[in-house]
Amino acid sequence: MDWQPMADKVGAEVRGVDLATINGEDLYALKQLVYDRGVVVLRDQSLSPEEHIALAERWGGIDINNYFPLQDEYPQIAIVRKAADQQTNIGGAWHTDHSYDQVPAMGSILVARTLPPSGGDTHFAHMGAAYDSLSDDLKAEIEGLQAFHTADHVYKADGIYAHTDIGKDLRGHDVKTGAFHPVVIRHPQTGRKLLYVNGSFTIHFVGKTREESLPLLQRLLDAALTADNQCKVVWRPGTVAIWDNRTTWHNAMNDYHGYAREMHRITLSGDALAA
Ligand SMILES: O=C(O)CCC(=O)C(=O)O
Ligand SMILES: [Fe+2]
Repeated sequence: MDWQPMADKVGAEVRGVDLATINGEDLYALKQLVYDRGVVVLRDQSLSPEEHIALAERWGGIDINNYFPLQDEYPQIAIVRKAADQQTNIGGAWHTDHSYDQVPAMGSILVARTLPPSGGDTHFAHMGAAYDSLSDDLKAEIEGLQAFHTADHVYKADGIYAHTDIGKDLRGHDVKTGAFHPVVIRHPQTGRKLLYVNGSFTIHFVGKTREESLPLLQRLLDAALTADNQCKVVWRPGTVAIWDNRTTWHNAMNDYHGYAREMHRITLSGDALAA
């Protein structure tokens, strides 16, 4: 597969692949690249909704997100939209998707549909490189530790998004989530050690209260972003990005006020996680 790194430790831009037809060995190679580099960008694609769904099914199956609005005709496709007159965006802080599920989604296939004239990039950070960069003391401190994750505080009727101007667009206010995962996981396919906590959904370590957990959690969240484990996806018409939620965090920039941005997301099913 012909690809260029987006940054030294994270991301790959792939050329010469048509996502509408990719299959067999090429699809296998693309998957390995996503698992390893965390995010893969493909340009000049023209995926119809049907082709988007078919690709996700060939990949290994679809999870329906509980919260995002869904396309009427294609409920497998979630809509990540900010209208020109809205202020808040979806995913505008460093996070990984679906860590609040006990079998978290593997990742997403995000297709650009409407883009602002500039801005609206999505940043990614590699959690394998993040783990590698931790001090030996910190690695020893988190060895064997588990954490509790939930999304309830984000999406409930009086949660974080409810207080914003996109609250009315979201669903699932009554959904209850909760999951326990090791703080350091092994990637289910590559076996690489990855730091698996995030600032949006990780609440506390097992055996400790939220208050007791916060100092160590904050140290990990700070350490997870290093000078050299990040890259950014600059969207163009026809750009598709596929990312791995285990390997990376992401953060959608909210720097295009006054313009609409709409992305179509299919969430890919994942695996149970282990240390
Ligand atoms: O809009 C984006 O670029 C990504 C938003 C996000 O966090 C997501 O779709 O999971
Ligand atoms: Fe996200």
